[in-house]
Amino acid sequence: MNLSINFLSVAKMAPDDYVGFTFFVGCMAMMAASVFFFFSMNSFDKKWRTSILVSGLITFIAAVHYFYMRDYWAATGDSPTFFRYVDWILTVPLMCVEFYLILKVAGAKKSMMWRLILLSTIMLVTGYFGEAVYTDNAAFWGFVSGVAYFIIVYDIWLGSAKKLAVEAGGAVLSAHKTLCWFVLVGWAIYPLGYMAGTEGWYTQFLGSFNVDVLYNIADAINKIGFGLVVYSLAVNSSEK
Ligand SMILES: *C/C=C(C)/C=C/C=C(C)/C=C/C1=C(C)CCCC1(C)C
Repeated sequence: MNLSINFLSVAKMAPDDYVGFTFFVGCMAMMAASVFFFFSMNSFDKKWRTSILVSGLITFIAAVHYFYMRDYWAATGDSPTFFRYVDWILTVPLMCVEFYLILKVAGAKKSMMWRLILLSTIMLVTGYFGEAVYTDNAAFWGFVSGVAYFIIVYDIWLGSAKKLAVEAGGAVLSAHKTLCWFVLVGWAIYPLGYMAGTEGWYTQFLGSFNVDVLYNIADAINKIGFGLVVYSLAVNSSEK
């Protein structure tokens, strides 16, 4: 019975609640993006369908988490750190899968995909330790997480993934490059949010801004933007 009551009651939102606003808009944007990716999927060559499906899964998983995070924020006024990290631990490995899928044409091996998945898992688990469990050592855990992040950046910009992208050339190479920029610039917003939300040597250098606003903006850019890069790759290579 509680369930029906929860669905019928809507928490109040103050007009200056920018955090709540970005949770709300984020939820809708992720939902709309999912519908877009799912519905466009079958208009592409078979070899691109899985990539588009994964783009849709990423935004769909996020939409569901945003639905809960929005509610959690409205009800408690706290950061929904737990839901946030559950979302990331599901969606970031899927982004690694996306790198693999678009490089498959150049003979990418599953081992490359698993390496990226493992690194992203280390990045997120250690980040969660610093942000939610061992908060007294946030700077240390943030550093460990950052090392994993930099290895990912290295792998895709200069390592084995880069080599495969060059071999594939054309539309795949340029899509790979764009995705690399997302990881270098778009993903860099997250450590900034982390530093804003935890205590460490960096606290004195950062003004106060809200973690969730940063994370929400970053998620919209990275999840929807990432999917659109894959979408336009599919469009460009299906035309010929
Ligand atoms: C859709 C969600 C995405 C793309 C999330 C990405 C998250 C990160 C790149 C997080 C990185 C972190 C660091 C590099 C250091 C501090 C801890 C984290 C987990 C915030």
